[in-house]
Amino acid sequence: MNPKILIIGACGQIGSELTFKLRSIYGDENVIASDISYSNLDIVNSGFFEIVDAQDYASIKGCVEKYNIDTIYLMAAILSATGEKFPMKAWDLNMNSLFHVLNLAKAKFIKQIFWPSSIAVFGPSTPTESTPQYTTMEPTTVYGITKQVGERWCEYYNQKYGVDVRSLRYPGIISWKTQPGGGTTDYAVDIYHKAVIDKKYDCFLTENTKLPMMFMDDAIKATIDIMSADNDVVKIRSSYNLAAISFTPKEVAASIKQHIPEFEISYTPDYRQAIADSWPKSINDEEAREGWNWKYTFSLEDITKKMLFQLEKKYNTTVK
Ligand code: AKB
Repeated sequence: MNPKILIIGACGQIGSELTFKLRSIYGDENVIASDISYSNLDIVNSGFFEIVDAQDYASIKGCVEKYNIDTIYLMAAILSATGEKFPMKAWDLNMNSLFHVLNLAKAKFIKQIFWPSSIAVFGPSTPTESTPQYTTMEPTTVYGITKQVGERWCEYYNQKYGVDVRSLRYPGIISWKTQPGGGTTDYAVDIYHKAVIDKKYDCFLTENTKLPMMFMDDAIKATIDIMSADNDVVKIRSSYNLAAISFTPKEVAASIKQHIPEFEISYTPDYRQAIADSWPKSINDEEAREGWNWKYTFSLEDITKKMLFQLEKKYNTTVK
């Protein structure tokens, strides 16, 4: 039987693509999109859509009851860069929303939860290359703290109350449909937009800042794979390390230059540099690979080709 899914935060970068993909698999009538406002008209007009406030238990529960929801993907969050500007807002949204869905599952209103964690759970004392699943975690951003604490609560609800919650530590996600907002890895999306529009980009990180990244299609596949894996295969109930590629701003600029030779990059690092410097450069995801056969597909070159092709269409311009 198909799950009956509610996506909270469906207007955002990952939520929007997840909505379309889940509808193509389970049918439009089984996937309800929701967000705090009508901020993404492609999503709002694409099928069932509800205004849901992720910080309001009654608002989520009302929607769960209205549609007989059994599965929630909680994609609403304040990311790393915005979190540093509004620490208490990030804490409140990221934690309250998680408790609401965990408590809905504990009370048996829903059966399954997906909740994204992030590489932001790691900090400056974490080994930076091939960061293992189990290691020192001392995040220095509010966002990272909410994700680390959230992971502990997910595991706690699983062990104490049998809640089926599944989670991935997403790296920076690169996509062309909906732009990300408020993250430190956002430069790796902005750079493609600016390359197509202006042929130049001023990067807020230094040229050699290496970070783990992934193409959206891989992130969506990983999310759906872990959610459809057999219960006993999902051994980790905090959150799985998840990896694809790692690159620096200089490397992504070089990859863009292969297609747009006149493209120019400059560097004006800001407060986001300290956030990036506190995160791993590459991730070891062997638990995900061995546990439920995870493997990424898209290389940096594949991503650059796809991004430039799609954004050229979107902005109605020619790259060469
Ligand atoms: C961010 O940059 O804050 C996010 C993340 C890595 O979780 N993209």
